[in-house]
Amino acid sequence: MRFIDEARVYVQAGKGGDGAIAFLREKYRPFGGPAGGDGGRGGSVVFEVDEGLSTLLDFKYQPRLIARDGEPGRGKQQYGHQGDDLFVRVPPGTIVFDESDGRVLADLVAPGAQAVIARGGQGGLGNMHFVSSTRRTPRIATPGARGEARWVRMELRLVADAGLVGLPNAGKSTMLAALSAAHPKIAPYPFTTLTPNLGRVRVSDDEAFNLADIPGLIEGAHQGHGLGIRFLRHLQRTRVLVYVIDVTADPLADYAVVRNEVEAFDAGMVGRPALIALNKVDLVEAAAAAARARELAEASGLEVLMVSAEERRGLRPLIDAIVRKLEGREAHSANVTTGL
Ligand SMILES: Nc1nc2c(ncn2[C@@H]2O[C@H](COP(=O)(O)OP(=O)(O)OP(=O)(O)O)[C@@H](O)[C@H]2O)c(=O)[nH]1
Ligand SMILES: [Mg+2]
Repeated sequence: MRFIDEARVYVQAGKGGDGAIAFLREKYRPFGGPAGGDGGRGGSVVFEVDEGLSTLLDFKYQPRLIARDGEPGRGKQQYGHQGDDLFVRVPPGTIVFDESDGRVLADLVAPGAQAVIARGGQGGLGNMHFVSSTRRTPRIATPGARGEARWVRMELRLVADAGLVGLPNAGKSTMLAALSAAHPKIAPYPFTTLTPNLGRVRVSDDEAFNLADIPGLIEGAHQGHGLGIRFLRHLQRTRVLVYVIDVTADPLADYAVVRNEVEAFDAGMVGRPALIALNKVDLVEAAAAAARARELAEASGLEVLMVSAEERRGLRPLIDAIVRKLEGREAHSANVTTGL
């Protein structure tokens, strides 16, 4: 399935039904009393989280979402039927913005959560409401109100606890595959990952967290280079960032590039708990790897874990360190864990 994480749709709620003008007709009373009922409320457009969805793809093909109008009131004091609400299923992590002013209309995360995105118009009042001692045969009723209508923009943000960021080819997807049951595409060239992947990392029998892997970032990503930084939004909700750095390249420079891009995208994100997974340590001498890890810990002020995603080494300490950050239990910063 194609992964689509942005969509623009037009939503229109139903108009309320008009109030009716009617009179009870009785044999010797041609105008036997006003009896026009109220119109029914128009249907609303309601977004609802469906856990089974993971993309906004459907909205590419169905960009107009229109709920039904309410029915007009009828004689004999009968109300018109309400227009049915239109329920629209969205994936968990969907944020809905009003396109005209950028206001957040809804932030839908929990399965089953609902939000009214366009409210149906009220039904009009029938003439039975307008009778008074001086006005026995009112010929007035009010029309139904229009339903709300607007263009909305939707953004999907993965609901992950922790996220992997790094340059292309650093081994992020290999790490997600090693830590979870996910099977992201892995290849020995940059820009292998084109859309985010999500996996569930088991910590113990009753503990787990969600981990996201996004396409690699390059210098200038925030100016639109590479795959751009739009995928970083998937890490905006994550509580812990894991910088994946290739030990065989230039760890200090690579970390600086990635951190700068994250900061350019959202300065708040670099203040969050983070750690560094110094990857591919199987490819260099142990002493050289340790020296680079120490340099990196000093320069970044972050905890650095030496790992080999490919050979699945150092993963347990990495999981434990992520869990400590998730739980707000800070390890000493700027230290190095080999755990190999
Ligand atoms: N030797 C070694 N190779 C690794 C390790 N981790 C990843 N690789 C290799 O590095 C290459 C890139 O790995 P990916 O997991 O696709 O890298 P990525 O960071 O997801 O790359 P993008 O999706 O392009 O951003 C693959 O050939 C992996 O097999 C490791 O710990 N040791
Ligand atoms: Mg990848």
